[in-house]
Amino acid sequence: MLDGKKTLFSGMQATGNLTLGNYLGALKNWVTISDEYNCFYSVVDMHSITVRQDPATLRKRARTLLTLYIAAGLDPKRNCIYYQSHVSAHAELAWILNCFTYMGELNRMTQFKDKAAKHADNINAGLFTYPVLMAADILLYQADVVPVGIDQMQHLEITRDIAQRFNSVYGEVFTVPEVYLGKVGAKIMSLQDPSKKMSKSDENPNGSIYLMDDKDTIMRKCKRAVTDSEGVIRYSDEQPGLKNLIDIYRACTGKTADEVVREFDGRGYGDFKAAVGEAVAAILVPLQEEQARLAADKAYLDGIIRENAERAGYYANKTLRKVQKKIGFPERVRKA
Ligand code: ATP
Ligand code: LTN
Repeated sequence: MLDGKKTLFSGMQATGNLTLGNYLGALKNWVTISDEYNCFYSVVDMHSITVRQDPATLRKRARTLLTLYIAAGLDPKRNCIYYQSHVSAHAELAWILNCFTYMGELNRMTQFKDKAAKHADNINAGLFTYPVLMAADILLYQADVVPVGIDQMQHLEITRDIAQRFNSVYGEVFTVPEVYLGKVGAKIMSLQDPSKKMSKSDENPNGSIYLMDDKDTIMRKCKRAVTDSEGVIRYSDEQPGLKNLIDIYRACTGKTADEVVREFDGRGYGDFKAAVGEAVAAILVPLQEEQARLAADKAYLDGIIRENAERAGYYANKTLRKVQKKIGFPERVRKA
């Protein structure tokens, strides 16, 4: 606990172009709760290299993502916004935690199975131990809460197991974190296949609305979204495409599902899809403008990046030193 507030940690990978799913499932919730906690929001670029990345693209996307955190409303003076690769304690703690994690546990991770199937030519050890680096991220800052989408629950569970295992041997070293799931937007599905989550790495660009899509593209993608032939606007599992659009609309407007169903009672899917497009654009267009404004101010951003990496490093190293001492690494000898 810092300054009487609990600590929050979360991160996003700088791979692919961010989608509306990332925004509604993660970023938007981060902003809503950021006042209540001491927050660490990392651009987890070390996780990104578990799949091959073009260096220039990775660098550019990492910076865009960091800028988007700020554009979305996270104040970088009050929230620690930084690149994971700038704080070497992440890698150091991950190594230690690797020695407290079982192969059997990692073998059960569905994200690993999915990514291994998708990148069959590059099933590297980093992809396998991805959850351990994620545990290190969270435990380094003694985070009490971790806001993530539902797809990351399994990684949160393993983080808790690792923390508890470590604590049971060495005493209360780590805070055991709780997951924080946003109520609306926890899982936004693909517009083209509502059984799959909307994902940055989807090959079909029409399944996802990207945060950088212009209004025309947003409207077009919403219009083309897969629905059904029932023709009645209801919020039901039997109409998954429509349900997903209602979820998107709710998340963008703050309305309840009942209110949405009433609003569109007796109207066609075409009308509703256009309204969804408008609601999404009303959120994304101002976000894009703010992102562009910030990106143009290089000196300001560089200052934020430097200061926040230092701040993150301070807290991370405090935990790391404690862990190193507990496990019996020789103490550092200070100059007399
Ligand atoms: P990839 O497809 O490359 O695995 P992703 O789009 O799933 O990426 P992540 O970087 O894994 O994105 O996720 C960043 C954050 O966004 C996480 O907290 C995750 O739970 C959330 N998130 C991702 N996709 C969705 C979605 N469709 N709906 C709600 N939240 C999501
Ligand atoms: N695995 C997460 C990104 C991530 C993360 C974290 C989220 C890496 N480290 C720590 C929360 C806390 C993802 O793919 N969304």
